[in-house]
Amino acid sequence: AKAQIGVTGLAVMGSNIARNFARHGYTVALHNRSVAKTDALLADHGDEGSFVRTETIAEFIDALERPRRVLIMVKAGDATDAVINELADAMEPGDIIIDGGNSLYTDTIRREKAMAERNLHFVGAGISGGEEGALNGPSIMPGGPAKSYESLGPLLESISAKVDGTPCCTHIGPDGSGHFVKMVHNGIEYADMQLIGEAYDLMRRVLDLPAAEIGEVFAGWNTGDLESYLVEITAQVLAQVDAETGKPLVDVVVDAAGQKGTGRWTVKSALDLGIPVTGIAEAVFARALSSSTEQRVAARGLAGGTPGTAPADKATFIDDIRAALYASKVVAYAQGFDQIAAGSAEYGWDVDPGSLATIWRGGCIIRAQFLNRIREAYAENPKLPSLLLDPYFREAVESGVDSWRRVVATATTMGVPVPAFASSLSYYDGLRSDRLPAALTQGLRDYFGAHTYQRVDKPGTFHTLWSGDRTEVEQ
Ligand code: NBP
Repeated sequence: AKAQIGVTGLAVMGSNIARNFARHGYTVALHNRSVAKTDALLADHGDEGSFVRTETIAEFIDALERPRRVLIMVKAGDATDAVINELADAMEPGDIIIDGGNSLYTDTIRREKAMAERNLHFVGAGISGGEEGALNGPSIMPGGPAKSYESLGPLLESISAKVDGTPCCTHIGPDGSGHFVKMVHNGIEYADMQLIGEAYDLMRRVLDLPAAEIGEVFAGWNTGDLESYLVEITAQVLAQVDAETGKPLVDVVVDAAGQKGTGRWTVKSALDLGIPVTGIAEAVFARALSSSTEQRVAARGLAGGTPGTAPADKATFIDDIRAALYASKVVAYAQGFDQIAAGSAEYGWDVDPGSLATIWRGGCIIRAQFLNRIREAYAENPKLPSLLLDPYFREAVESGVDSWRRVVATATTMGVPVPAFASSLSYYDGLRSDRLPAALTQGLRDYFGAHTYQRVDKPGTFHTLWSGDRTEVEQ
């Protein structure tokens, strides 16, 4: 019998997804550039289901039932292009190529167009959940032609995570939409992790709590509104003790955060779309600052001024931090969903934010209770201007805003950096302000560049000779 699905690229992600398909009863054709990986997979896990071993692309394509469905799980970038072209040459009209790697959405738009010209379906699918998700159920965000989802959707849905019986997989929209939302998902993941880091740092440096105790605080938070995969694993990371030194393992790890690029992509795209994603941007910059080792070493002696005093009541301050974390998290998600709405409008994707929240509830790194609330918010009002205006989130943030201010104020007087907490609060204050200093910015722009301005009291476009003596135009 022919295979229902083929997977090419059998490193960690590809082999785990191939096994996931096989465990769900599908016959899976296997291919990898170097045959060694294919054979290793068959040797270690060949008994988990029905696999077809292939060596060449021709054998691989021949092993598949039609329309052929091939999932590519190779390194994003040039390798993906090379594999797509090789497959396309061997495939026939109506066949489906799925790119499950972390491709940049603009590459996906380009590739989809090229494949459509060859009458092939091209599906850029964001896959989240890391190795574990790939094997046991990821969150899958497939874009591409709606027609391809008819034959592909049932397979992807069956291997995806399920929450309350609902698959964490849905058709997102045309061409690059799946990879775009996966990119923003990763950006939100950056913001989530930065906020968790700031909450930890405050407990460490303001309250002087040991790592293990902070781990217990996170474990406690994981039973409430903040219940999420990242908060859960934070508790576990903080509980680890280094076998060699007996110290908390987190204290032995070098404090320079790495990044593979999807956070940076999210911020670049947000800049192009004109959407303030301050939480995500601060998270990307905070990682960059942490990795600026030379500068940090040189700057270590810079004076911090007279430090403020730590709050006397630790329990109350911990609760303030919890509220600040929650409010800042709402802002980060509100901004991420704004970016998705803007991207969707720019590219004509018609992405449904509610169904996105639904498929992010399980399988992916940002999975959280919270996503249920977002789903409900968009079910209530699909045209919500900002998540912050949904009644539930509005109440959550409004009731935490005093705590949020106390946390940012305390951190500031004590010299503890909280870029994401502080910028999220400033964003919130900016959004709710009656008047912003942008009026002055307009005045300045009109002064030096005759960029004109509008008035609050009548229609029209105005220009003023602000200096009164025309020096601004005659110099
Ligand atoms: P890698 O990103 O490390 O890629 C390794 C695979 O790419 C191997 O199968 C390798 O074949 C193949 N490959 C390369 Br490299 N260049 C090739 C070429 N020119 N032609 C054909 N094959 C080539 O694997 P991964 O970590 O499993 O990730 C796969 C994809 O999934 C990536 O796009 C990644 O960004 C994405 N992703 C990863 C995670 C994660 O947690 N790791 C999560 C979500 C998404 P070889 O064996 O012959 O060298």
